[in-house]
Amino acid sequence: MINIQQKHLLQAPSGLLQVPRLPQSSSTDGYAAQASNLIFPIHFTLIIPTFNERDNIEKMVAQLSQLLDKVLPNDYELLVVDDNSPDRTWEYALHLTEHYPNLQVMLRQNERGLSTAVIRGWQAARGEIVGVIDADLQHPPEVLLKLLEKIECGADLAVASRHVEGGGVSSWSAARRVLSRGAQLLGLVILPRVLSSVTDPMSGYFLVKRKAIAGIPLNPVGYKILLEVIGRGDIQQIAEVGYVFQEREVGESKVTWRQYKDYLHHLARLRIDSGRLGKWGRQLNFPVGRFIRFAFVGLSGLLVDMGLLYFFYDFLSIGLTRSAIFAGELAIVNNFLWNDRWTFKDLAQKQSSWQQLLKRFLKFNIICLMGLILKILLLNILFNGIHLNAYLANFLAIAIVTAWNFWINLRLNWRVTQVD
Ligand SMILES: Nc1nc2c(ncn2[C@@H]2O[C@H](COP(=O)(O)OP(=O)(O)OP(=O)(O)O)[C@@H](O)[C@H]2O)c(=O)[nH]1
Ligand SMILES: [Mg+2]
Repeated sequence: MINIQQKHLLQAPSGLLQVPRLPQSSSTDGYAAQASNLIFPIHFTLIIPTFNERDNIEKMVAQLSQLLDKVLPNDYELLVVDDNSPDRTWEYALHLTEHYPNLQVMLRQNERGLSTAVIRGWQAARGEIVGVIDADLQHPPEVLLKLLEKIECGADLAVASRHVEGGGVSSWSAARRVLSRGAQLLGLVILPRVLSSVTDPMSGYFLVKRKAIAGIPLNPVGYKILLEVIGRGDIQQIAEVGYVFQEREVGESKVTWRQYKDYLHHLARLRIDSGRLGKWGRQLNFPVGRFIRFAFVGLSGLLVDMGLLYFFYDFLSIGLTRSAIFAGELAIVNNFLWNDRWTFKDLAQKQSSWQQLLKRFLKFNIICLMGLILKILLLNILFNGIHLNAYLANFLAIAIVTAWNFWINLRLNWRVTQVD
């Protein structure tokens, strides 16, 4: 028994969030070859992301299997991707594999979050078409057949929508409706191309052709995986099918304010990556988003420096030089903390001991000091040598030193030297 279940327990992929291509007979694509299970591709893989859905999963799997057994016998797989739920949904789903041979389970222990769960599932999937559906029966399974039909008729992406004919929400509160529409409107302003291409960009129920997303590095934040697929995928044709979003019968919602924050973060990231700056950055292999964060932190440091200078010099009257030293050092502390917690957060998390943190802080101080010397040098060259206006010369010197500081910090300070 255990062996049958073990066969259905898939390893969670790690590393880059990138769906492999299906190998073509003549292909020498190393990335595709890595995914050995892709030697035997199937027609369709549906991801069911779960977190504490033990009470829903059996009904969900039963309904989906019944539908798909008729139209795609043995040519589909259902893949439950569970983030180590406290209610042990994964274990329960694994028991179900004895009755549902097309069911697979992936247990993730080192990562959390809906969007990455879906992508990790697609990375292990064998389907030429891949998709996602909620586990809590809010997405009616029968709509799946219409979505599949749309893909078979040529769509690259088929989205189940609450806002086309036949769609709706069963009994959402007025507040939730307003929030959902408000988020959509805001998205339209920040990312019009993506948000206007479908009526329900927030939908978590859709299918996509593997070839439209394969080989593309994905980088979502939060819940809205569809934004990522439209924003980064090679999607030419989109179809929509109406559906009514059902009320949850059992289990708890995981939606909190954090999802709204993540949504904004995701929009901003897609905006930067898809804009001219992002394209330029990719060509030059320059991390534009990180640099923008670094520049914002620099700006906050300037405000801290000026404010504290006023406090020490005007308020405490401790002399200009001493005031400038204290204010400057505290601004460096401010910048370091923001950069460590925000700009380079992903890299800092990989080197999380106190000693490593202290080392980074000391190096950051040295780099800032070198930056200051470089700034004075540049200012002199631009002002005395090229005779630029003093303020323009100062601005240019700051811009160049910021870029230099960023590059040195990225390459020498937050660089991961030890991989855990
Ligand atoms: N693997 C994984 N699944 C998740 C995570 N968060 C949510 N899910 C699953 O994603 C699906 C959608 O989550 P819900 O909390 O139902 O979100 P929702 O449907 O927008 O909100 P409600 O209407 O309140 O249910 C469900 O199947 C959840 O179990 C997560 O962090 N990891
Ligand atoms: Mg739900």
